[in-house]
Amino acid sequence: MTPIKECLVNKNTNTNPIWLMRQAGRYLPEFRDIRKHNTNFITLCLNSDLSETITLQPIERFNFDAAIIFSDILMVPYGLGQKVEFKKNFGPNLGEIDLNVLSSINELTFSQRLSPIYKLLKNLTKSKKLENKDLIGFVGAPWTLLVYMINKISPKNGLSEIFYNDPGLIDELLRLLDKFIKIHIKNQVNSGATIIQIFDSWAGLIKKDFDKYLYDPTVSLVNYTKELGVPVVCFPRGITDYPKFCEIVKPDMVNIDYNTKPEKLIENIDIPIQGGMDPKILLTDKKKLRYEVLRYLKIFRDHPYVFNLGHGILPETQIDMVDELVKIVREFK
Ligand code: 1CP
Repeated sequence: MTPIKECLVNKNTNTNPIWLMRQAGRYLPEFRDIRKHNTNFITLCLNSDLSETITLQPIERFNFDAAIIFSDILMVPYGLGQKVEFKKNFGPNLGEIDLNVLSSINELTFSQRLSPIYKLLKNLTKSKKLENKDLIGFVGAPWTLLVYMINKISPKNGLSEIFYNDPGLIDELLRLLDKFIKIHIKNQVNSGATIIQIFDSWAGLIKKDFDKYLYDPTVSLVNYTKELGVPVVCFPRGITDYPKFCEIVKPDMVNIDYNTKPEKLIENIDIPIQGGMDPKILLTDKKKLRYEVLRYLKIFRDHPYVFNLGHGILPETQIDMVDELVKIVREFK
């Protein structure tokens, strides 16, 4: 059994596997090198060979316990026919929604558009470099994808004023997202993903109708993934009540964010926990890093715990701090 499955399935507390959200990305010089010559991000995500190289880069450097495929949550809106672009120093920029286009997409067309992602997974299952490691597939949660699809740009400065103006559009998009995210999960599992992580990076923006936007859509995906026989990890970033989330949604593991106090949680959550440490700690010094990493490891000493961060690793992170992080986690007894 892989170290993460030991933790997740067997609830083994003697092992602290490690991988990092956004481990395949901009803090790696070898990624920046490839990116320099591949200015179109979507095209890069649809290049199975380069995506394989990028997925394996952090494994080769740090020997993490899992590879997460190099892709993006916005590949689902792309597969549905919405224009998706990534602008330098700006982030994602999505096109207008044409419900006629989106509603006319069928499973076959969608799966064909995203087929390089499934090829990437199939190729990775043959890689010797992933022996005894997990291969993580992922999706954005319906709420977070709804946010990008309607807001068109990152909501880091808040949702646009007109976000809730068209309830019919919201309902139709949520219906389409449930259907096509499930197809994307199924295709990833059939192509070799051994764990599915659901990123709800903007769950913290939900202020009302939690059933409609957070619980119901996530329960639907979690139950579906469990039926496929693959463990599912949820990352509802920014929510205030993780115990309630776990009780309602029942994922196999929950990834906590860095605003969540870990010592309180273990009393109220009985499923395996992943993550938590503020990625900004990696921008400080080795002493502070050791203190924080050990703090998390000690708190979770008797709780199944996968080391990870409370959000993605920051692009300005230095490699030697990641080396140090891995060393501290591996040496912890
Ligand atoms: O070079 C570049 O400019 C591209 C940067 C980049 C990278 C490396 C983007 C654009 N996406 C990715 C890869 C990516 N995205 C992965 C690869 C696997 C890994 O984790 O190593 C994953 C899992 C994602 C998932 C993702 N994309 C999320 C959920 C996780 C999170 O960080 O919250 C989100 C919100 C996105 C949207 C997105 N894509 C890219 C950016 C810069 C963003 C965030 C934009 C924003 O701030 O709203």
